[in-house]
Amino acid sequence: MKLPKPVLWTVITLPLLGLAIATAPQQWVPHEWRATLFSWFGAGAYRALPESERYQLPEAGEICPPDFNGWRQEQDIEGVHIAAAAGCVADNPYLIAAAVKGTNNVSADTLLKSGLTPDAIVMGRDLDGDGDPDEVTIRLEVAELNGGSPDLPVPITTFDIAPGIQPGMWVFAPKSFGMSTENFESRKANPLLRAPAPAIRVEQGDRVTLILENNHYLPHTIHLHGVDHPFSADHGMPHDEAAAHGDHATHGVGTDGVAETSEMPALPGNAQIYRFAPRVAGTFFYHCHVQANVHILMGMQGMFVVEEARSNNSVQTLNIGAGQVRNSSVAVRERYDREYDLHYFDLFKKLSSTVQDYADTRLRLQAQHRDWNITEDSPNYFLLNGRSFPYTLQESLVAVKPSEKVKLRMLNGGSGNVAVHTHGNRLTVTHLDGIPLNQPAQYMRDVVDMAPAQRLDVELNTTDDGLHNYGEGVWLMHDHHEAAQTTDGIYPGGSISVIAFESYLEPNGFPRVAGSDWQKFFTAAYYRKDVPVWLDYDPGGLFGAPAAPLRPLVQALIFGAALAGLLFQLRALLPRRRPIR
Ligand SMILES: [Cu+2]
Repeated sequence: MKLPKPVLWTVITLPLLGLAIATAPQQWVPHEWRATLFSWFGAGAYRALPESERYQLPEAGEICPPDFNGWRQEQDIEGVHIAAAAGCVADNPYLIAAAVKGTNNVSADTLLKSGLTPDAIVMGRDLDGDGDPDEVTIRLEVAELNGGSPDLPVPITTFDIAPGIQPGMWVFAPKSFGMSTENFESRKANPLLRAPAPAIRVEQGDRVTLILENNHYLPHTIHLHGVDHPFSADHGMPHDEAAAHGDHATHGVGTDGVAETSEMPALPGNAQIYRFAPRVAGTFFYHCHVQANVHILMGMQGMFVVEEARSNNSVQTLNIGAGQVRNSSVAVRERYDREYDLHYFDLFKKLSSTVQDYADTRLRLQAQHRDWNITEDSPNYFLLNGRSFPYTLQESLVAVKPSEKVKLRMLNGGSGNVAVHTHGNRLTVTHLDGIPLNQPAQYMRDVVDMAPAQRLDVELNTTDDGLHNYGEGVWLMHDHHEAAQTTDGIYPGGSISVIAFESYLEPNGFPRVAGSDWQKFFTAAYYRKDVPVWLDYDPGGLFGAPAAPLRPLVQALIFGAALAGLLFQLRALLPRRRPIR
């Protein structure tokens, strides 16, 4: 017996459709149908949860890169004493020597090893005969980090703020020679080109000439925030001095760095000269003041320190990448055992990516100024001295010994407040915005708050008396805004660092941490959010991610078959087209 085709298809399709409905996951079924369906087919039986997915973490980067060049060691170069580096990644000591003596006063060998040009830091006369030069000329350029290139599909002159995290940035950089990358094979920036812009140090009363040689493709300026400087090049500097420089062209030109009120900025290929003689010592700030909402937050900012005048006080003109000051001024050494520059700032992912998304400058400008809207955005990356956790612990940890006095110069260059909280230690604020507080006005806190652009000079006294300090350890030091403890929302990240007692430092300079596995923090996968955050807490996978179940696929196949059957049946019901003869 042969069944008619529609009947045959109904016999095949209907049970298939029934099976599809009966086995559909409960969440697929509208709530009001569920009771009816359960009464027909019964409620779904308990189904075991899927296994946790197995992850194999990619190989981690080095927690502490080896110090092949011996840069970490305490050393003397050309008579300049350079303290041992606290962290495992150290600044170039030859650069420190050149920054103290001037690029015009060091040997060709030291200059070569520093990477600076001969005119990067030029020291002049000792005008008051106190044993240190009182004229200094500093030349800065502008570098783009992690920018896009028409020649490569990936950013070049890369500077990782955290493993695999490369936001576009602009920074002031010392005038240097050679390639912007480490070598021909590498895309990595040479160590002179990094965030933040170098901390600049001069001595109180110095005749400073700061020259911005704009090698970048946009206009820029330098605004000397809090630093005693004249409004126009006509003021503040004795006229014979200006004449001695043979530069009358700067007369009448503003030097406040503001494109709208004092001077036209330095256009690409041009230079802007800032001459000043700061009368007041303190911790200040410098930044570009062109389209400040964009240029400051692209990273064009650095710390500016005016050291108190003393005899034989050759200061470390540049502290690259901020961090530990390995050659402190005389006045700081009088009162403190160590000194650290701590520069906090933040970056917006959307703004930073504009230099990667477009090659055409005009499209970058449109994206930065007219498409991106700061009032509708919040920052994604939080940096301490240009890096985020875990790299902050390689470079910007505060290493201490018991019963020391340590000077921390803190700057908030970011878009929001920074609330630095110290575990195990209380900080005493000694200066606000560079101005000393008298003894009764100094205050002790475990959270110190800084408004944008504000500076705090802080004394960290490591005397274990239960008030200043609770004893030795690896004590966290972090912005207590929770967002700032993340890197684009993944914890731990942001500007987290530590106060590490030397008894808790490994010989390579990394803190001896206890607790969870640190390898994962040194993988790009962790910061790409590819792995569960507690991957290592439980080998059984209790906190892992559920493995993708096979069920949806099987379900889709059953549904697909049922649907195909239905369609086929519908087609059979349509009137047949007869071939035309
Ligand atoms: Cu600028």
